[in-house]
Amino acid sequence: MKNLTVNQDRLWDSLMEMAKIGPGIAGGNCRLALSDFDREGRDLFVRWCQEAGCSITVDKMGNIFARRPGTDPSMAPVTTGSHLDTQPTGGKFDGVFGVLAGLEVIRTLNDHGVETTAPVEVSVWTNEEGSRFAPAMVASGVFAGVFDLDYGHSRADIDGKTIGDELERIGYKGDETPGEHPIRAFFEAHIEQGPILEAEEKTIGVVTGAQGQRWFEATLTGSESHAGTTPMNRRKDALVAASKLVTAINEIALANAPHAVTTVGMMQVSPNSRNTIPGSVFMTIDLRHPDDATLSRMEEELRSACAGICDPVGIAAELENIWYSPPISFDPDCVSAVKNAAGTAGYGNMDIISGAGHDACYISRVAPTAMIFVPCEDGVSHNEAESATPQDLAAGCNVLLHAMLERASA
Ligand code: HGY
Ligand code: MN
Ligand code: MN
Ligand code: MN
Repeated sequence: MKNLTVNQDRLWDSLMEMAKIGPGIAGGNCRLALSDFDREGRDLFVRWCQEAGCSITVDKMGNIFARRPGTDPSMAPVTTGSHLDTQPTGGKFDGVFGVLAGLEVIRTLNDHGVETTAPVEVSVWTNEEGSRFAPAMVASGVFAGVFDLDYGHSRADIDGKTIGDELERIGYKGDETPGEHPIRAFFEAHIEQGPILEAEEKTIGVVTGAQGQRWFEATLTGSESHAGTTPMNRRKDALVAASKLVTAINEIALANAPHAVTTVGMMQVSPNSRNTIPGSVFMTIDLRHPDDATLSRMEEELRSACAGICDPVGIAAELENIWYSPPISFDPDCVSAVKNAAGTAGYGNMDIISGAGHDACYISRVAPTAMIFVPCEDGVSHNEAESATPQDLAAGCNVLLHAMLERASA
């Protein structure tokens, strides 16, 4: 079985086929969670898996499991997978590669009539991106028992549509209770979404863990007033305060270099009129660091910066930590299965910590888990220009195949 390899062209063709669903405006994808495009992508994935002889189950958070039977049906499956939802300016590979690499593993096992002892499964996790509905990874979080089902269903987008309603609307609110689906071992293949593998000229990232993240929502409230008549010393300009806070947030990353990263991704100004002084600003804040204590300290620095900016000028600040995902380490046996598979295949590889969050981070709480990274061009992701080579993607898929085989026959 050592020489078993996946079909590089078939993997690439499936990625390009899926990329036609929810096209962006610059060659990438905009397939937001639980949108009609997400449904279309899910339907295509399900059809392909059924054609490959898999049985399909869907849980109450819309997580999909496509199962290829093993010789011992009593064994829990070895599962892979990722997500099909994308950022608004998403690429063709973030998440999708992990889903379709899993399908390619199943197609390759079928081609060669390989029987595994444990079943093999491919999963699709709902709303991994956290772009349409916050927080990210919410459905794998419900599966792992981090969030309860009501919380998961109640997450709403900016139009007030909830995950529960949208699952119903697109026909993916399944019957299975999230978390009741046993997993023997979980592997997620993903593009690195950063520049390290490319810079180090390595084909495979052996992902040993992921950094922690804290998401915040801030509402700064001053008072609207006339842009022409209000003296500067009588203003409570929420946007001036927010702008100082954005700069302070950037400085928190620089002060905790080299690993800290901070981002303000969303900002809504109200009333958003060119000749009215902004009365309030809503903004999102994303803090990340591999070390939990540093991440907590960064939150303290954020809170004192916010008070220091707003209090003296009478701006009311509400700053809520809406999500905390701690740094995690993956399962040593699964990590070594990845390392062995990469080494045996002769791929240059290195250990790496994920800067991004992934469903694997939550699944690692309920099953032995590891991840496989492949390089992406210039380390660019969450950008329509996201790009990876067919060769690297096939290499990652070969490592996935053999890491899964090691755990499915053990
Ligand atoms: O934000 C992240 O790390 C991931 O894309 N959900
Ligand atoms: Mn992803
Ligand atoms: Mn992403
Ligand atoms: Mn992710």
